[in-house]
Amino acid sequence: AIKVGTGEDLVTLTRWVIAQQQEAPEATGDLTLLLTAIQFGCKFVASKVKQAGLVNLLGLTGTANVQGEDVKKLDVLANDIFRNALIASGKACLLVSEEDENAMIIENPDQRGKYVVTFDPLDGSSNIDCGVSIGTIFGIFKVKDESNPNISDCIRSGRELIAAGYCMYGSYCEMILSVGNGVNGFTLDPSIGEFIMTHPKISLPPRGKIYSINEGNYKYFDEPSKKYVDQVKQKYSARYVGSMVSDIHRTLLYGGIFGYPADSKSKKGKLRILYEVFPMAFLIEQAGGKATTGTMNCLDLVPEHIHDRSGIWLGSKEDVEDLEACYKA
Ligand code: AHM
Ligand code: MG
Repeated sequence: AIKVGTGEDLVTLTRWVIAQQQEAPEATGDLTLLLTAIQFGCKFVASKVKQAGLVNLLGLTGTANVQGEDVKKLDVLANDIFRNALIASGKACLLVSEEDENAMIIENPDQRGKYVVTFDPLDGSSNIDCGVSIGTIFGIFKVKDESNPNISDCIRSGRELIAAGYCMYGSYCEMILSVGNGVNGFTLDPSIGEFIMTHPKISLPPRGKIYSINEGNYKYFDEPSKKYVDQVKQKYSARYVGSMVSDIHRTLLYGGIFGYPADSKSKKGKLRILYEVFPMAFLIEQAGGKATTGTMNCLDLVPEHIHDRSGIWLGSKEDVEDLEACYKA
């Protein structure tokens, strides 16, 4: 069993992942390498996010930097970083990114591994330019046939995920990860460039005191969502960052409920199943919470295409059950 380290014996993310693999007799070390690539991407993006404000204030974005090169927008840069790191790991065979219209199949058998990675390289785009917390979200599946990775490897139920996580670029940088046996949090120590375990075995309280939803959409909500919001606001505080990673990070640590339901304006909701809904639903369930569309469990969805969307409500078990009760009524 892993204990949080003392100052002399810190548990780094890599050390923790290796320990997980040592406990699984069939493990090959491939997932360790894949997660190392994701870790690298997160560290790189964390450092760029820190510099971004300055770059903006100096008026360089969208034009050219001092070397005369084009300055890439942060979300485009993050996408390039993750794509390149994942390919170079040699452990991925299919990549689905929010930034790319098509899934990317790694054709070269020498560069190809057994994992399918879905990711949103920089989520919370409306918060980038004002310096509010943003994040990276990822989900990992295993390919069905290593010699023939194809689109059916990502058009599948969230129940088949083998790992998922996110990294929040906030007042501190934190990676939250589950490989299917609970959820752990690792905080980046910038002085040594390592993620250190700070939140072992995260478990959601059965009920919280916060609801998190864009109430500006209330007029578009269906009756059950309206009824739930009317009821929850009588007793809970409202918090809404507008960055899914931050709103869910708070929900994981403090409990409560987050919702982005399908409504009459966004008929299938706003959040994307493969790289927003599935990873977050997986983490919340692994931490003892629940994730639902209102009428079905989010992880039982199967997307129709790689950028398909769904409504989602997730958080503390009893809070989500109150919402479900509004749908059943
Ligand atoms: P993005 O992928 O364009 O950044 O949109 C996703 C974000 C989520 O992080 C957040 O939960 C949601 O959009 C907020 O949407 P809204 O501004 O409609 O409340
Ligand atoms: Mg997004």
